[in-house]
Amino acid sequence: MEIRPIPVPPDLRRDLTIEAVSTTIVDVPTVRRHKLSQLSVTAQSYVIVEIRLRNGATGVGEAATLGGPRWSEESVEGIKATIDAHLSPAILGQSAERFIAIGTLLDAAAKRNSAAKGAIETALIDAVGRTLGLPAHQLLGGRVRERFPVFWTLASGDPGQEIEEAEAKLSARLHDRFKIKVGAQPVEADLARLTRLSAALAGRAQLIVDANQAWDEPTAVRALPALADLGIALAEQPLPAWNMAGMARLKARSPIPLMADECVFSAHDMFQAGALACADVVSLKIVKHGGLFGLHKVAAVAEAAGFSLYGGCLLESSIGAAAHLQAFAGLNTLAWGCEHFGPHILTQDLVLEPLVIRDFHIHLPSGPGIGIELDRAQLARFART
Ligand code: MUC
Ligand code: MG
Repeated sequence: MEIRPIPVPPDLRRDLTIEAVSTTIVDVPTVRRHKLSQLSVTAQSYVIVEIRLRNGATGVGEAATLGGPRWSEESVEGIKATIDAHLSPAILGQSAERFIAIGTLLDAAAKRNSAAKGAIETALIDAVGRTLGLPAHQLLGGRVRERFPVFWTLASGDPGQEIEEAEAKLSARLHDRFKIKVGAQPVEADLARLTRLSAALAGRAQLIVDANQAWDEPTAVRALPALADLGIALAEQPLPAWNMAGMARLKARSPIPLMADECVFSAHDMFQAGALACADVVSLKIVKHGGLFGLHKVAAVAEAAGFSLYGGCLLESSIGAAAHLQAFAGLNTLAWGCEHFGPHILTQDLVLEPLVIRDFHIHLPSGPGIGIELDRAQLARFART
């Protein structure tokens, strides 16, 4: 007997069509001034992206910036305008789980704008994960780890305050690795500051520095041996992002490893960084790589070039931090741990249950999607009017 296929009615629960995209700018005060070489912030600004599917599931993503368009070229105002006018129209009506095809549509609709695209992809992965009842890492290849050693950043510029802050983090067993922001003052003043910090914390904590592009090559040549003498384990982005050749010359003579941050956004940047051997480690961030899949792609190129991996941040709330953890969970290696301390630099998180930091590790949340629940009351409270 012939078996005739019976038309199956569309399963609405599984209808992943993208129906609506919304964007909200929020400004959340920080617990203290956070000072980098070229900017300082007392509030963190994000664009929160929410995407609703036809099945009713809603996903959330976050685009972080630092000091307006001064850490990179994207600002929250620009991100919101680009999503509303260009990126959202390009994906409405698409099926949300076609992550790679949607990435191509986003790239065709706008050049670069990696933070904006990263927030959209995060929201799509969250919405699809919620629909299927699966955590995001299961959509990305599964998890290799569930907890991550986590740095705190010392960035007030006042060594007395910084030692006190580090002691509090150590005694609460939150952080035993500290990244110190340098480059806002002459290098001699930073070395005096680091001498105090290293004397106070040596043997109990790992210390690294981030100059955020502040030095020129002769300054970095002077600074790196002094950093090694102080027991600093790594120096991040000592030179301007454009100067990969200078970073390669520095790396060839540096007594400590160098980390690439602002010089590696795309997989092509990473390929060039590898070809030039301009660093030993790369800092991975959704805002730079345009999403979780882009982060994995850059990580793959980095591994192929012999770079070690570091889980970077841009002071994300638990929303953005959770998205990063979902991506970091599936990496083959993550030798340097991560720095998702962002939720604790805010006076108020944006989720109902903040991510857990315990015993010097941050933990992968277990829920579906990126694993957090947006706190709508806090979103409304900090939304820019
Ligand atoms: C950066 O350049 O790494 C990450 C931590 C922090 O304090 O600043 C950011 C950005
Ligand atoms: Mg950096």
